Amino acid sequence: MRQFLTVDDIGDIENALNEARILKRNPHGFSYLGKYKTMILLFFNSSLRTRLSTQKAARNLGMEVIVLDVNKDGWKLESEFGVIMDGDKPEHLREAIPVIGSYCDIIGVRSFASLNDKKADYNEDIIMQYIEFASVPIVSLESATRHPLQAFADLYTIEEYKTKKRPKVVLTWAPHPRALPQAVANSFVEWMKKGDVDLVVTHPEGYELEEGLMEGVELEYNQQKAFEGADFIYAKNWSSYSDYGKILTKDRSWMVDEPKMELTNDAMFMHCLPVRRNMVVSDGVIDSSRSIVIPQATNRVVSAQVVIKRMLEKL
Ligand code: SN0
Repeated sequence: MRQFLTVDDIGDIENALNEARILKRNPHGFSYLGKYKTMILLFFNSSLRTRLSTQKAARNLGMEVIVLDVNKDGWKLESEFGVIMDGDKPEHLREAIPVIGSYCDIIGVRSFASLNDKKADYNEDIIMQYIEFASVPIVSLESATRHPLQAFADLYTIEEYKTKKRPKVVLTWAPHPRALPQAVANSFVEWMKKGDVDLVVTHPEGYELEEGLMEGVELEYNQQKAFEGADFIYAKNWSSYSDYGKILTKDRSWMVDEPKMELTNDAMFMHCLPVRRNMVVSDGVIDSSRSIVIPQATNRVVSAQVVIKRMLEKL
């Protein structure tokens, strides 16, 4: 595996889930693979789970890990081509990427959506430069439009907790004070489509996700109707895709609360975290015994480990 950006990069989903099960039972069984190998994690944006779980996963495989907070510790990087670099960015990605690649065997990179240039974001201009200019495999730690390590962990968690072969999974938009990317929602949809689940997406009008992604997915604008009979409720905020990057509403009635959870089939509650309590989800729901946000976060290690293992095997 030379890149991990979308669900297509993982190949057969059942194989991937099985490999995750093996690694969860035996996290150190392949520690020989990463001996004398180095992974560099580059963060252009904040991170808690991705930073820690990816380090843990790489170390379980015997690797050395170097983490760089690019905005704090490196030179500010220019990503536009053909510009006169007379501003505040002293170094170009064109040099920085191959240099970083020369110090390691795998690069992980987090670079969120700009939310002002839809075309550049949806072309994945930034992460594509890493894929082009680094001579080593690239793992997305959340790119402009995808968060694949999260969605892989989400699918794995649903597999762990489901009590029927094909559960009803609902992705619900929830209000938020800031404009957030569509990356988590996009990846969740594309991974659920490959999984053995019935997916329903619910959100206010104007929050439709990219058309291609939603092909074959049930969309229900009535949140309460969507919740009926659900086995898993996955809450997430995202900003508008059509009115790109905009907040169209902060309607608090979309928060996931106890009365809404009553409509479900005793559903489990999921969120990728970090989550704004009493904005996205009520304390009562996230603190209930049906909330699986912590085991979901725990599974970030195993999803990262499958990806890094496969890259190490192909080095
Ligand atoms: C990110 C997002 O893509 O939605 C990362 C999620 C894993 N979330 C945030 O940036 C939340 C920040 C906030 O202000 O709540």
